[in-house]
Amino acid sequence: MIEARLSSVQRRTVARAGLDDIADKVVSEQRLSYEDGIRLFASPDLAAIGALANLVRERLHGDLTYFNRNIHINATNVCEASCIFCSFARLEEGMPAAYTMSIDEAVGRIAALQDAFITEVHIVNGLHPGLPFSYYTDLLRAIKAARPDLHIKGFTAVEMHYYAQKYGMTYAQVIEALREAGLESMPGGGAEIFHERARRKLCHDKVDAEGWLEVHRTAHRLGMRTNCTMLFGSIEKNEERVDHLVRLRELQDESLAARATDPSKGWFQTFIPLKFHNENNRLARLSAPTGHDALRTIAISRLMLDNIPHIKSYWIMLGQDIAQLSLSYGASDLDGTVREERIYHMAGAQTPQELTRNQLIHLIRAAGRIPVERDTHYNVVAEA
Ligand code: V47
Repeated sequence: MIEARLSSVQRRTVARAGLDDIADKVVSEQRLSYEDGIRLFASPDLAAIGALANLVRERLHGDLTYFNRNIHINATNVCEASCIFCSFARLEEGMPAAYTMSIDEAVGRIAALQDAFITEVHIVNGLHPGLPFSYYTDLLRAIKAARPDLHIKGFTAVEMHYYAQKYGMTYAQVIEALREAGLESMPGGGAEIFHERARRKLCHDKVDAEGWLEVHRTAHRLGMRTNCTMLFGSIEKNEERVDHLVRLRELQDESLAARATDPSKGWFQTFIPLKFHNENNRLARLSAPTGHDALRTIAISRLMLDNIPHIKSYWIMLGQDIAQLSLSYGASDLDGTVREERIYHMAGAQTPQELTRNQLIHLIRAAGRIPVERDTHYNVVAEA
């Protein structure tokens, strides 16, 4: 969109950081290797890495910066899995702070927003051992009946895998049944870190990397667009972050190749690096990831994921300041207004529960970018 060039000052910064050869690849649109990713994570030179990521961001999107108006529904936090980074889940019904919404209650939260303009509901739930599959299809149908205009993005690959096992269905059957009830796209949660060593420590009893990728592969094959994530800043090593990014890139290559022959296929729309929050969970002993780490992870993600259109800075967990700065380090999306977020707030996030449309627009404009309100599929709702 914008000619990809580094200024002479940026060239010198990159050279001083010893990243000249990587810069050459970025400028000439060559794919970065796993080893390049390792070198980028080994470099403390955020200015150099940021300049390269910004070049890619502007080549793809110019100054355009996307957001939407959405609400999160976490219908239950009862969850059989024992992920050690999670502050949201409760193992069983009846434990302190455990909850499961009735369908009426969940729909009531959306119906209460009749006047507030939103375009998307984001649904993520715990792995509840006692609910029938019909709870989820009824929930989707009831939301669609109350607000047919809303796009429903919901159910992580972890949930889909759990339902497949629990209710004796294939991934495709789970996805089709949820879609039939109103599901339109999938969020990127549950990917955490794919590498076996880190995954065993973080979340040994939920879907493994292959399963997570297979659910998204199936969704793409069935024509559904999905997102992808990486939980960074807990116990993973830099090599494991790069491995994670490369595995996502490989699946996206497959999905885009299928799409080249059949445009009805799905793909990853956006990658969301999720910054670890260390309160009220079993990793509270760890230091919180720094702003420097957040910005370089966003920037390196932009550089490595050359086939995923957007890098989303989820302001809820990054904080507004880092999310805004990230718009110069590779990010092209700020997620949305996000009402009623629970997963991060139970883990200590200090951000508000909601930003208004005007507040998001202010953050974007003050960073010298152009705000664009989008729907879930990145159609323009309004140029702000
Ligand atoms: O998978 C849980 C993460 C994810 C913590 O697709 C934590 O548009 C940090 O996937 N510290 C769920 N992270 C949220 C998610 C998401 C969010 C926004 C947009 C989209 C999208 C997806 O939250 C989980 C896990 O990786 N998480 N606990 C924690 N203490």
